[in-house]
Amino acid sequence: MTGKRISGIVFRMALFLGLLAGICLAAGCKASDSLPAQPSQEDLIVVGFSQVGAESDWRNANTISMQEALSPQNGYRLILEDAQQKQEKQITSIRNFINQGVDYIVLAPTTETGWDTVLTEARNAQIPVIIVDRMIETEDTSLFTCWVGSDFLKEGTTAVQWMEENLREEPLKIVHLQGNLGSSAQLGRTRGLEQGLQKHTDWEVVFRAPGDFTQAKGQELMETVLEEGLEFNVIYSENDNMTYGAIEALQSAGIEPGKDVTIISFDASSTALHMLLEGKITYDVECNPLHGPRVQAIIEELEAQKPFSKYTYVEETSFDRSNTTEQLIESRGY
Ligand code: GZL
Repeated sequence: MTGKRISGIVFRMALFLGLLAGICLAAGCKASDSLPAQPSQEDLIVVGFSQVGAESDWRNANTISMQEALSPQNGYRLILEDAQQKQEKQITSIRNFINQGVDYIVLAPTTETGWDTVLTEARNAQIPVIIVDRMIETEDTSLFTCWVGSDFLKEGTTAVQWMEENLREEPLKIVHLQGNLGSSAQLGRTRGLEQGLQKHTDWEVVFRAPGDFTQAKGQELMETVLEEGLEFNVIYSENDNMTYGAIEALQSAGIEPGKDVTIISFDASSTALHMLLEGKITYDVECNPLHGPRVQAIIEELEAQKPFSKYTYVEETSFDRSNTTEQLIESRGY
């Protein structure tokens, strides 16, 4: 580009910017007025968040909810670390957060046990720990400040109650796809089914295996069931993504999900509820992932030294064809 052309461009840019500044001054605005006031970096509350992973629609919605709530506009700097469903990665993340001197640690635990040592280190560093979603098992509840999440046993018993009321015509032969073994979601949803099995002698689990809450593993397990030629009429799948995989396998085998086999699922994500409207999923128990605003409210209470609850259970519902519409799905936000 020749020098003459550059100077011409520079001149035209200067003219444009001068005009823009004049318009702005005439409108009485200042550059600073047009932008929302941003807290300075040092005023932000720094939150280290150890997230399970990105294994499911639920998890992704949970991450987005946390990012939207704990944003710089709201006065936060969020350090998000994805553990790829491995507890050891979460323990490393928590130690990183301690070394960085964060103001708060938020932990979505992969599993219930094995947290005492690292949470003792956080307590020694005087960093409050908020547990979200699943629960941890510890003798010393002073190792965490508070917990917000779901009642997973209630989710399981809700599903079983629906089965008792709606599946009476024949004995139940159940394929049970479990979540990550040892996670609260798996423990609670499995326990709910176990209570149903103890009550109903004509209910039988013909196949049970962990599908790690992923679509790929759910499909793989369902393919195994089909290859083994097992007889079944109900699938009890502990999250929607495993359900999507199971549906893939059923359809490849010419079996109509929701018609040839009843499908009970958990999470009630929008994709699953659309499948419910199509008749592929029969019943879906909600597990609400929108913990961001809840964690933000807790931190604000702690910052203001206001009283707060040690345990907060999230309100949840369930869906079948009688109460699910497109409008309702659109209104739910995930
Ligand atoms: C439940 C959450 C579970 C979801 C799955 O609170 O921990 O983990 O049910 C997710 O979709 O993977």
